[in-house]
Amino acid sequence: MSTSHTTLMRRELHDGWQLVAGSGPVPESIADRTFAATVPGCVHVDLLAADAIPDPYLDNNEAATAWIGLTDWTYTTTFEWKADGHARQDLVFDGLDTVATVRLNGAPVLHSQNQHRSYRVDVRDHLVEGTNTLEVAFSAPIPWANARSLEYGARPRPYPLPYEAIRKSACSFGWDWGIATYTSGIWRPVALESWSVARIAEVRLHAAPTGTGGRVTATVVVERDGDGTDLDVVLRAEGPAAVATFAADEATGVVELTLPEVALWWPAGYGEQPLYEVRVELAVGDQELGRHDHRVGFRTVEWDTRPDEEGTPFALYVNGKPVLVKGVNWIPDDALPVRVDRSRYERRLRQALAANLNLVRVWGGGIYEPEEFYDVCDELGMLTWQDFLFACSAYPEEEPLRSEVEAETREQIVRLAAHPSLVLLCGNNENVWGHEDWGWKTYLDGATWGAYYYFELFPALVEELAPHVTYSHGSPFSPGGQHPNEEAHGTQHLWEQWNRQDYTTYAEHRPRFVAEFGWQAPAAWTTMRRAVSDEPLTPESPGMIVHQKALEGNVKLTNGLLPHFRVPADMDTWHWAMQLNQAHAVGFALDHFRSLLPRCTGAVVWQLNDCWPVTSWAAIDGDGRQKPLWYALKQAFAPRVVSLQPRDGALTAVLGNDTDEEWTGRLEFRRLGFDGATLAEGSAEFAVPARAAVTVAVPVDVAAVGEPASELLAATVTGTGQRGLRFFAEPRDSRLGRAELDTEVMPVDGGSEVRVTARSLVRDVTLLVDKAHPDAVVDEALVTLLSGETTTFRVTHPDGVEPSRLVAPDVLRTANELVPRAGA
Ligand code: BMA
Repeated sequence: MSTSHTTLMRRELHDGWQLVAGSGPVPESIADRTFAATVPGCVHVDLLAADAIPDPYLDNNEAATAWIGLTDWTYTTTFEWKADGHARQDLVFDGLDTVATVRLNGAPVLHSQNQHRSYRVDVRDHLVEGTNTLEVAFSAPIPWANARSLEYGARPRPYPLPYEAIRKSACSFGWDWGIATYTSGIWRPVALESWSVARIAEVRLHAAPTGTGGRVTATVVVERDGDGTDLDVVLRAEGPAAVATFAADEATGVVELTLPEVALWWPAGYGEQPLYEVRVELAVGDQELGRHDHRVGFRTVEWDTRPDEEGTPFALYVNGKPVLVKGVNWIPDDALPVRVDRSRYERRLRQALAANLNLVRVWGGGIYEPEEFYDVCDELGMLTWQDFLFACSAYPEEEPLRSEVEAETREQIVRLAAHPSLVLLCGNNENVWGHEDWGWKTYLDGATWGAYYYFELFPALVEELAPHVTYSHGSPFSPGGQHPNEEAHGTQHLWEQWNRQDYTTYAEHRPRFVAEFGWQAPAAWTTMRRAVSDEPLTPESPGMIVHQKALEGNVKLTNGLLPHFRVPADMDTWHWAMQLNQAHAVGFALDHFRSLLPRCTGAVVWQLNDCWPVTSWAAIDGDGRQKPLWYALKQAFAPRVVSLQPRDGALTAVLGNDTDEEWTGRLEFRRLGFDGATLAEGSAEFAVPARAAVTVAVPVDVAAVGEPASELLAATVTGTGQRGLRFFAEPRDSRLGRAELDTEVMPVDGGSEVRVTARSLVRDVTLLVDKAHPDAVVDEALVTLLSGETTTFRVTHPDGVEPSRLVAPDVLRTANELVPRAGA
């Protein structure tokens, strides 16, 4: 072989792409046009860039753009090529969305039908010297999925389109918070890779602490071209190197390296996140053939699921230390996921971090996120729990789906297990539960539903490829043959509250670990207004209904509000009331779950983010704005919390200490009237060990309420201002009067400080600052002030905001104003 170089060469083919519509209900204005195409990208992004379609996220444009999913699309480009001495010439697609035929110079070289995997095909026989033409012809996903679902047979699912029959992001067909886009496109990089002799096909990395040192193990799989030859695999980590020689007939081998000293990687709130550069090099003699770079972190992860006297825990330990999981569910951050770049991932995950969260669960109806996402999680100490991509439906186990599932899962396990942030792989979202409880058995009548994947294939693949990673059969799941959503065992989803019951009934549950629960509210006002141009705007005006996807969503919003507040009199107040109720519902639940430590070791809120502007369970809306819920998460997940909880017919204070230091002090109890008068008081010393919670009894006379409608109980940590409050009646049944507030707005660097002083009891003072400026952000919200108390909000905003706007009646809101009867 006469080569001047031996290293694998990768050349991205991202230029010169053009897009045309094929058969389908294509509008005339688009049918004959050729569009410049972005790769990686998708059809919607190109049509938007050309102004050929309206923004699907606005008003009723979802319906106006639905034809895109019924249409075939073809991408074409040309590139120059000349022989570079390498034998193999691989066309590599990191991701195709979804069903496509790829032709090179007219010859079909690949048929794809899975968005969740990559494809590699040797095209040396099809390349020509000079100009080459590459074409990717996508079949419309909706008719394709419909046809496959007829072949596989119908399966139960909560949404109309058969997303279970195609390996494409389930929520791209619409969800109860999601717009249906059913887009197509070359959604991940595409490249030509040329190489000779051998290449690194797979690297399975595991970094494990060993005393003060660390061991990196790389299981390397090589692909060879032609006759075998001896290969050297070199593993380097921060200097030291280890070498393994693969004999001519070997394709897989292990190379291991020990570092004498490493620092441990910790979750956010538990320590630092040191990362170490690791490189695997493949060489023949002194000629390098290829390399693979990655960053590892040294930590151990265990989930304690050994039965105890109360059932079966689901308790996370990192480096031997118990971790209180303060989690959120993550959905694709944009319904057109190609638009999410590293800086957006970083922004969103930093928002999660700032809300005191330490885990995101990448939910099974979305996508496997790209490396950038998991890289940022590694850097921030944001733990990740990854569902395999199966959600809320029975899935066929027949071919070709069966082989696609295996191919995709193999690839994703290897990729994700290399990240220190990954702590759990999970078989699916709610499928084991659905099979048990949602009438599937009758519907299926013996048809397959995915059990083979969740109970055989996935555990076997995890064992083979990443035995150090814990696998759970589903979410929710109860080990030991219990009902999958049994609360004494394993993980639980709590949805009855949102669907049918008042949120105060969260307190009737004593879960071991809550993997999902949540409450809806509209997006921030500015976000909602950008997306919905209805005049007049009402909760049920046409655009609002398009942007409310949940079954009976608005009915549930209202039913959930009425036990606590009155029907709001206008749209502005409706918006605030629903946002506040969402924050109250989730905050109430989180205080309760946290008070159950160590029985309950984690709560994962549904959901952190949105993929477009919509009324949903999210804490951060589709334009990235923080709803009041975000502030409730931050408060409930604070390192140290005080809440007042009922226990055995009495009231106790529960102090939660999620820090490494013991927390000691004195707790002052005070029952007071809404007028500020102290009715009873007492105090008690407390000591909360590190990473624990303790209960402190409230003195009986302090807890003994006289007038529930006009009294409250406060438990304050002396000298810190940190406190828990408990009211004895719902706001609507209480004598909470008008909010009497004095405000002062002071300009500061980068924004304003807003000082608010209460002259009466005022609950949940919140500044909806996006109404004053779309880019304004406030540091705190939901602040309850006793008469005479002052709080200062820090608002960052660009110059030019009129100070009075920050305290205008539509911006400065309180719970008090939701109590009186309309017109009163
Ligand atoms: C759970 C989730 C999602 C859904 C959410 C809200 O079932 O797994 O499927 O969006 O509830 O209904």
